[in-house]
Amino acid sequence: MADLPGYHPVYSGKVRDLYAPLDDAGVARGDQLLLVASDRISAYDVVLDTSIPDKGVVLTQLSLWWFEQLEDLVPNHVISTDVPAAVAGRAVLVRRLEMVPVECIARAYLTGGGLEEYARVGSVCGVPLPEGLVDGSRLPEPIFTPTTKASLGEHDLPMRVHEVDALIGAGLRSRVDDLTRRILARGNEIAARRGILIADTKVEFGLDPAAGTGSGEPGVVLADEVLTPDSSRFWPAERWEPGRQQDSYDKQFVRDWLTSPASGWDRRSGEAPPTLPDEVVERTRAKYVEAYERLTGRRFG
Ligand code: Q0N
Repeated sequence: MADLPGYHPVYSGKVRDLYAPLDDAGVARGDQLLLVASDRISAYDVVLDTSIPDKGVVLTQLSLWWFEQLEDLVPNHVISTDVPAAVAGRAVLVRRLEMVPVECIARAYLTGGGLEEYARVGSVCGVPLPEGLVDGSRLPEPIFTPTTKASLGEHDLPMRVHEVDALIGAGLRSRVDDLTRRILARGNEIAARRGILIADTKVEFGLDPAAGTGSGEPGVVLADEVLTPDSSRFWPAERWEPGRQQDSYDKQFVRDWLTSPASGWDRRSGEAPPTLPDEVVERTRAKYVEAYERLTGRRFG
């Protein structure tokens, strides 16, 4: 995690880092955080040793654009994009919130862990689904499939609604359940017009006593990043074909190369994946930029 004068490192994640701004006395402020997106990329659950130029900037700018699109649905944690030059474009100053200890996931299409659970028991996280769904099927409406925030290195586990209720209370659960599904529904309304399907998404919420609802209860605030290819499965709409595993909008070149004989890598070996060839890096960078430009209608750079 890089040194940033005026900031104290708080946390380094797989792809993003958190710092606390220092006050005039050089003491870490308790009310703000600097959220910094790196160019790191993960595939098959591991962070690669190769980074994708501009990825951190592209995803930060995309997330900021989505926050605006969602402003009438939910307030967000962003205070300012006025950040140190060293992290310009890929960092945001945010309100420090009391985080809701649940990974809020909504699914609009069935795949991955949700598909496995459906195949076993016909429902996902206790939500019954129609018969006959296959990999990539669109669901009648987005469903809420929360998971635990597992500690570092461990896998998140699906939660039942009653477990979420026991953890955060039924009132707050109902609010984040509703918001998570509405965020994904809005995301898909917008993205579908631009040729992108958002299969599922993970969002994080925090509570801000200052963002009250008028009734005295703390307001729910959207935190972290939102509707980026790192937090969501983006699929190219023109290649969507239920009944098979869908192509990934952003990571398909990385996955194809890593699993090809050319990489010499065996996913089950436990070995670190090899360095990506320049061509794979460049094509992947182009996909992030393309997603940003298609969704926002803005040019990147
Ligand atoms: C926070 N995480 C988990 C970095 C982010 N606004 C906030 N206030 C208090 N805490 C957090 C936020 C935010 N955002 C969120 N940890 C602390 C999300 N991580 C994942 C890895 O990258």
